[in-house]
Amino acid sequence: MQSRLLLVSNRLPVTLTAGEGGLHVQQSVGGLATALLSVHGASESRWIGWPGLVTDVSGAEVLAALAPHRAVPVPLSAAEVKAYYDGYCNGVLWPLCHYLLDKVRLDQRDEWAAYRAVNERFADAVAAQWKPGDLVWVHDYHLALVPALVRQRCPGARIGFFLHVPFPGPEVFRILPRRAEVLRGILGADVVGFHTASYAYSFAYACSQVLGLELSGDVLTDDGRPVRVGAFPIGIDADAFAARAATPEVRARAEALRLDSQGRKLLLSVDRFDYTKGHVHRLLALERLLQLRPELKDQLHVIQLMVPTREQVDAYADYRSTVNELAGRINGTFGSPTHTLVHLLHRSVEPDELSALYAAADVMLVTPLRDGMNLVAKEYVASRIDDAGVLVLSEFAGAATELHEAVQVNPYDLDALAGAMSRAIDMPVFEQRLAMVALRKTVHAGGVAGWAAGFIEALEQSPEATQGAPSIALEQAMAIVTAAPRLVLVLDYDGTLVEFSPSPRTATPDKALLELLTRLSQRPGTSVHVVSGRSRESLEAFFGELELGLHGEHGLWSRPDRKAEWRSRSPVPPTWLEPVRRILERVARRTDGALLEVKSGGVAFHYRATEPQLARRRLEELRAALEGDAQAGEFEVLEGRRVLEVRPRGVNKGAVVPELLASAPGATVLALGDDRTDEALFAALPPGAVAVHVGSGQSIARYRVSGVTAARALLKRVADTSRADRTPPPEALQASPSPG
Ligand code: GDG
Repeated sequence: MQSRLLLVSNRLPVTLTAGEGGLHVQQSVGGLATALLSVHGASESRWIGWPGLVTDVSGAEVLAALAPHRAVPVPLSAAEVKAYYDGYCNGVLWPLCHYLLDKVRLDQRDEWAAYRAVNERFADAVAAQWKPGDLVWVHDYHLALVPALVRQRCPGARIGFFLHVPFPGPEVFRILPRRAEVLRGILGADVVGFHTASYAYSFAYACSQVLGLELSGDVLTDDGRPVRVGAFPIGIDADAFAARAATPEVRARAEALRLDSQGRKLLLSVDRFDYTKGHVHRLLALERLLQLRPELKDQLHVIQLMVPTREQVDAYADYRSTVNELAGRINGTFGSPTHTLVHLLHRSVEPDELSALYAAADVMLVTPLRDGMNLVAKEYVASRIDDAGVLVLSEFAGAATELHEAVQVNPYDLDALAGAMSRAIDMPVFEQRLAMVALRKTVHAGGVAGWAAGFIEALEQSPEATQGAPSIALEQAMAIVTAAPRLVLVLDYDGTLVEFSPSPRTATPDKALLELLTRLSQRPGTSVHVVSGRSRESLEAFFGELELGLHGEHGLWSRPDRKAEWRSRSPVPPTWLEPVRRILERVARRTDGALLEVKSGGVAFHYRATEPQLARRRLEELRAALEGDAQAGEFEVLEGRRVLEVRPRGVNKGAVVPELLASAPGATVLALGDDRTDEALFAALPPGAVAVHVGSGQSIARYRVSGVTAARALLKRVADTSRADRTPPPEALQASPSPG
């Protein structure tokens, strides 16, 4: 079976409505539908989504209406649409992603439950369609949980997620009560795409702040599984817009619109009627411009095309009356019986009419308060085959990162917005041309087909999901480990037995881990040692009651078994500790999210929750300060996973190995670690020991598992092999050659 693309979005490319004479099929409006239609049209794909409110119509009828569009319905009841779509998607996530915090309704328990349930239903629908080799591409904030839910159902699937709206700065995103679930949902994907590098960065930073994940290059690692995070700026089919603008019908219509304007400048805006699009600020700025330059009142003709959207959401009804009142006020003050200055069109128009409007507009006002990308800006540019016209563009639209030659403006600054309008109105033709030629080049260079192809290529290149499956070589090694009469387990803690969490203080062992370690420690012929960078106090607090060997501060301290006293391998506290602590403390105080862990023989500067660029600057500062320290010969500086450690020179995790071996002569050793500090442990192991690196990255360990879950699974297998399993049957003993 050939691989197919399964597109998944809230809305299908067509919306069905039940009316007189049966089902009506209408093309869906909006940026996402426009963009994905070109992908869907050109490939052997299926599109899974909500078909519209058609609960009274028979399933067979709906399927028949959708079949020609290769669309698969996920039917939703009216109550579900209200709670999931109006309530959670558009009452919480939409305003949050657009930084409109006063519109966010956070206390939405039932709405969240509905959001989860609907996301489950979408995942079921995907799982029912999915065949090995198919690519799954999930779209937008409505379906943030779907990637992880699909991964549960189809573990081998390649899954992509694209967010069409901005991903807000992490300080804003953290407000969301369900932030961790939403991030975890998205992280089920192999590739997560955004319109701009800055949204991608915000997402990665939120994952590090909320979940303690690490970003290396453009890859986040979640329990050993790589998730690629990147910018894939969406484009439009610019050739199609240019071709449409060149048709005689559109030319004639554009000419008619110009005549209607009677020599006045036409200022146009085209948006879904959504409060993020900035209609109110635009009208207030226009009013200000007319106050400053009253002569313009007879020279302008303003059209705001406002496509109705989400009318059931309360915030939209209020918005409509505000916009209507404002337009009325401007027309009342500056219009005349023969000239209506501002025309509000609350409807959508046919593509030819839209193209003619673009072609006729002297000034295009695209001034959203926030916008993921904004396709209208690009469509206007592509339609200006005469190289004329001026685009006024909000700095807060994703498109602003590409359309540098537009008149860019902060739409919240009404004076600046009025000034930008004024500049656009007065812009000489040669200047318009200079800008428009450059803009057209940009828009033609980044098309929608290239956008989709780039994303799909990244998805195809993502490593196959093999999470949890150990290699054949490791399987063989584990057979030896589980059959060994005497076994020593040497285990790192953070990143090996537990996931990294934003603060080291919160990474306490869970019940399942304690049970696993207890079972291992009770396994006949087995001794278990935890070797960690943590202080002996915290190891004692976590595991003091278990029959484990504990080794803290990278082996500075050891308690070889439960009854033994702690003893140190070098004098504590070292003389350099206090001056070094002071240096680190000074820097930590100026570094948001940084945390100092002062131990008896060393000190660790944790920066898991620090903004990555700030962390980089502070590390440079620290390296320089510590290099200059007179006692530098007595300590060493080690950089681990989001931690900088200063510890006595020569003390490392490898130091514990000789004693462990001496206490269990001839034992087989299984060692697990994830960090750079574990490399010293691996290096000290005897030949024949099984060293397993947990996660990605370089290691001298011969074997590797993907992450904490896989590491625990490996240990569980050890715990599950009882003595009976390990005693070879007598025939086997006779048949096997005697060891040399
Ligand atoms: C989301 C993100 C991101 C509008 N009026 C008519 C009409 N339209 C078409 C436009 C354009 C689309 O709708 C609107 O796209 P935008 O990108 O401007 O905005 P959203 O709908 O909010 O889209 C946005 C986009 O997803 C893609 O990722 O850019 O940031 O919010 O294509 O032409 N089309 C017709 N008649 C109309 O009256 N035929």
